[in-house]
Amino acid sequence: MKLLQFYIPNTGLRVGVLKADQVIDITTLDQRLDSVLSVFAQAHKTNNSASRMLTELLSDKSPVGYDFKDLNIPPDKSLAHLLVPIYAPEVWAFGVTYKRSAEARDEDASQEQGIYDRVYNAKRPECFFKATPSRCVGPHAYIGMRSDSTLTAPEPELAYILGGHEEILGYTICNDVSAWDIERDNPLYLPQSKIYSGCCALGPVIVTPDELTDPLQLEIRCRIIRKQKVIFHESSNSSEIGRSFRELNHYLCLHNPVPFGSAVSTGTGIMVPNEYRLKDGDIVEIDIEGIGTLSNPVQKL
Ligand code: DO4
Ligand code: MG
Repeated sequence: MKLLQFYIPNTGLRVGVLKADQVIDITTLDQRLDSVLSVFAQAHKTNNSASRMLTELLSDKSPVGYDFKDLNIPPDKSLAHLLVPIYAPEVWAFGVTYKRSAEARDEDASQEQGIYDRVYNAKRPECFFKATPSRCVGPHAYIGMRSDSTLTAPEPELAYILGGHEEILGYTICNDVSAWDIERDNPLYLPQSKIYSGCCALGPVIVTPDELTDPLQLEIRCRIIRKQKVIFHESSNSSEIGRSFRELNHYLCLHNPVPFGSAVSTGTGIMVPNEYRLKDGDIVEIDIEGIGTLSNPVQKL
């Protein structure tokens, strides 16, 4: 099942289920289901999965539907539009989970040569805090470029939503937008390169595990569009991730109470060459097979 959040003028946030190209409004059927986080929480409370619970809810109803393409537009208060698919209380991210990320980062690091290769091969993965809801944006909303960075790049990543007991509730796309020049200047600056306004885009939907059965076989594509022209495109595959999600969850959750519904991004396998660094007005599109396309314009802060 594909879950999303959308906004309707004068009504506010609705939870939607995407079936083919139709978005079914779940919140009108059950007012308690007023966010995707509350759908997951309600399912968890009743020892159910979100998709089973919603399939039962929809079984004898003729709910209101919207065309997905009508909602898949830039956010505008006067029009119905998609929102970030979950207000994840926290977003965490793993780094250097793909060989490519280690190689490119080591090539460019001015100091501390080899630290990325070391972490790629180490037992303990690199894990960092990425964002809170106020720093996350949904489809077509602006991702940020720090005013003190001259080398900001998208990092197209598969992310999952964490439930209780390290259970995975669903999968989405994460753009781990990063100020690489700040990270390269000194690895101790990592939080400043990673955490700021609009540093994290999520969406467009969350796909539940019963629908996305093989998350480690997904094609991931990224395009940067400048003045209506594709200036960069590349792909990777989640099969290249060098660690299992069980392993990532173990290190993330050890003595660290990650709140229910948090998002966990699994690292990038696409490293954008410096010449295609982001510029104000660019559009970044990320496709992940089985999830969809996440598109965001870039804004210099
Ligand atoms: O160590 C820096 C961050 C790595 C990262 O975000 C990635 O590999 O995706
Ligand atoms: Mg990353």
